[in-house]
Amino acid sequence: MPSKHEPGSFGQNQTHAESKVELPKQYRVLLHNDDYTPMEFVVDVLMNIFLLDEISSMRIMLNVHKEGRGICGIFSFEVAESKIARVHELASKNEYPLRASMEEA
Ligand code: TYC
Repeated sequence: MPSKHEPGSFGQNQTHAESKVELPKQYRVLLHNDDYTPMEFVVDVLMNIFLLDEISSMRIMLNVHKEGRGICGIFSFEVAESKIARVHELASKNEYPLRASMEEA
């Protein structure tokens, strides 16, 4: 049995599930539906900012259009934040109200 001081072992009251190795948090980036942003623009955003292929982009866009919101990817906080900023910048440059947000995965 490894002692509780050895690397890779767990302290007295620490179970495997409570391991001290912290995994970096992940965030779901969500796209929100609106009545004004053209479908084609949303597909372009998904392809250019989220690097999805055209078929996946079309599927996600239609899902957001029907359900009100949808997941376009799971990223670290910094990457999620940067993609959301790029969506908002591109949307506002084109005068569309498209919004994205994140939630902890
Ligand atoms: N509802 C928009 C339309 O009918 C399309 C759309 C889809 C807008 C997804 C935003 O996140 C969105 N033109």
